[in-house]
Amino acid sequence: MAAVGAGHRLTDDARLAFESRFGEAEPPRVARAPGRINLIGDHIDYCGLPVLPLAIDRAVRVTFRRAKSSRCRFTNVDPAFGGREFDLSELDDATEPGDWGTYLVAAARKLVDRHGLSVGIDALVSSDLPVAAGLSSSSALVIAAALALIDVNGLDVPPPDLAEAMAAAERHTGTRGGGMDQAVSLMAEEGHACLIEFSPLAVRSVPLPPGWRFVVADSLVPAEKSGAAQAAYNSGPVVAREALVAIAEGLDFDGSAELTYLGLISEYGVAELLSRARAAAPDDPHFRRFRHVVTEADRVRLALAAMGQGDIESFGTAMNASHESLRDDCGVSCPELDEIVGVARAAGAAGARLTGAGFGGCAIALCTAESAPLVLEALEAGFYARRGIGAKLDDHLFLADSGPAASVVATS
Ligand code: NG1
Repeated sequence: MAAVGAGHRLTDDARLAFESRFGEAEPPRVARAPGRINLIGDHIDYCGLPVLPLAIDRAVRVTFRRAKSSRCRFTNVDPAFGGREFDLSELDDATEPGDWGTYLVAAARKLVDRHGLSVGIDALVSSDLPVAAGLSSSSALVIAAALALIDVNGLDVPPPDLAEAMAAAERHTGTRGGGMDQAVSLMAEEGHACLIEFSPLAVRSVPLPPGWRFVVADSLVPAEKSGAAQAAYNSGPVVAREALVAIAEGLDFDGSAELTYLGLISEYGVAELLSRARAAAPDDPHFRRFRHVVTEADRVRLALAAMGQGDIESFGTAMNASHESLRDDCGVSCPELDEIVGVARAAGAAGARLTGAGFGGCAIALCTAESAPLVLEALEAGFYARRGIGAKLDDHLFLADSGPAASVVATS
C-alpha cells in the first residue's frame, strides 16, 4: 500500500469547502497523487519499452472521509467541474467520454472487480496540476481516488499491482495508453527520475544530477483525451504494432518467441533494424512510427547513461532528437510546442522537447541553474507576453521540482 503518513495541515479553503459540502465530523484524510513530466521516452510505453519520467511537486488531492454506505460523492474545488456521485454496488457506463467523473468510475470499478470493495467516500478534489496539459492530471486523479477508496476499505494493495490495475482502468475510459503515468505517480522517489520497465513492471530510481533544472512551458493548446484527439492518440499503438508485425515478417525472427519491440531490438540492434525496416515496410507512416519507436528506445538508453554521468549536453541532445522524432515521425507536435522548444533552445537550454502525448500540452527544457532564469525570461517575453498571458503565468510556465510518490495522510 502507498505510504500512510500523519500530519497534513489542510488549507483553510479545503477544510471549509469539504465541511460545507459534507459537514463537520472526524477530520478528513488526504490522498495525494503527483503529476509528471516525461524527461524522455514518449509514445513507446505502450510498446513495452522503458521510459524516464519525473514525478513533480504538483498533484491532485482527494480530501475524503469514509461514507456510511457504498455511495461515493465527489465535489471539486473548481466549480467548473461540478459534483459527481455513484454507488459502488451499481456502477454503470453512463458517463460522458472525457468527463472527469469517468476517471473516478473507472478507478472504482477496477477496485470493485478486483477486491470487492463496498465502502464509499465523501470526497473533495483539488489540484494544482494544469488540466489537459500532458502532465498526467487524469492518471493522478485516478490514483488519488483509488488510494482514497483503498484507504476507507482497509485494503493493502502493493504499488506495482495498483499501477497496473489503474493503467487498465484508464484504458476503459477509451485511451489505449501504456503504464508510465500510473507507475511514476505511485512509485517515484523524490529527487530522482524514475526508470520504468514493463512486462514485468519494474521501477528504478535514478538520482537527478545536482544543478539540473527542468522548465515546464504549456503550449496553451489543450491536450484533450476525447474525440478526435483520443482517436489520434489511439492510432499510435495500432500503427506501432502493425509496423512491428510487418517488419518482423521480412526478417528471420524466431517465430516461436513472443514478438516484441524489446525482443527485436535486442536481437538485431537499432541500426540494423532501421536499414532492414526501410525495405520491409515501405509504407511510410508505418516505417516512420517504427523508426520513432526504436530510436526513442535508444535515446532513453543514451539519456540514462548521460544522467548517470551528469552529462547535461548529451542528455539535452537526446531530448532535442526526441522532439524532432515526435514531430516528424509521429506527427504529435504542433506549431506552439515547436515554438516553445525553439525559444528555449535559443535562450540556452541544453535540450527541449514536448512531454507526454503531445497534440498540445507542455514542453520541457533542460537547463542549468544559470540558464534556467534566462530560458524562463525568454519564454515569458517571446511566447506568453505575445499571447497576452501575464496574470497567473505560473500556471503555464514554471520550474518543475521533483516531488514524492502518491500517499494518503491524516489531517490535523
Ligand atoms: P499523457 O501525456 O498524460 O496524455 C499519454 C499516456 C502515456 C504515454 C504518453 C506518451 C495515458 C494515461 N497516458 O500520457 O501512457 O503513452 O501519452 O508517451 O494514456
